[in-house]
Amino acid sequence: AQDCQVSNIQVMQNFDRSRYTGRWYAVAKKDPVGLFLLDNIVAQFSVDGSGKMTATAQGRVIILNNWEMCANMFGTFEDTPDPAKFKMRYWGAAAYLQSGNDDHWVIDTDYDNYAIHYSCREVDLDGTCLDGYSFIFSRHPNGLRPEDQKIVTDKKNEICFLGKYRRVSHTGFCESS
Ligand code: FEN
Repeated sequence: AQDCQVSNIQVMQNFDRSRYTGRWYAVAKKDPVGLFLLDNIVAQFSVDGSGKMTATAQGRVIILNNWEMCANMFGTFEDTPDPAKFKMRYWGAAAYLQSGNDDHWVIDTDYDNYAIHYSCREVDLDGTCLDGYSFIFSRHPNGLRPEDQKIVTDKKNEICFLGKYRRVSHTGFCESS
């Protein structure tokens, strides 16, 4: 399962969105091309009364003139036939933040400790991902448990992003808002 075809990427089986709710700390990320969140990234997932999933995310950004800001982002999720694959419409609380519509796939999670997210924005002519991003989420701000690290490394490899991640530091920058 490693031909790097986006269409062959395996996602979480029987994904349960209600168990996915709550706070997740990004501990590593693979960036897309263009503007993104730098660090101190925390996501909060919710499911409303009708079962619709929504989320917020915060993260540090540096805007023009080297201003450090905490970006507050919002996302709404559209279901697809695969319960672990969503379309996410996202936007920022501030007008200078980019908005968009991305795939949002849950590759794997144990719900209580780790989750691996994947989004390919542009599929190349050969079927591989030309521009995408991914988050490794943890329920613990200090990182992954040792017993989850091999699982996560194996999944990074399966989605063909192994070696492309950077650690996401948590310094408390966005905690005052
Ligand atoms: C995700 C899960 C929880 C909900 C959401 C998520 C995705 C967030 C995204 C953020 C994009 C940020 C951008 C920032 C930006 C998956 C965590 C919503 C996709 C695009 C700048 C930087 C500098 C500047 C202007 C804007 O626009 N940053 O001058």
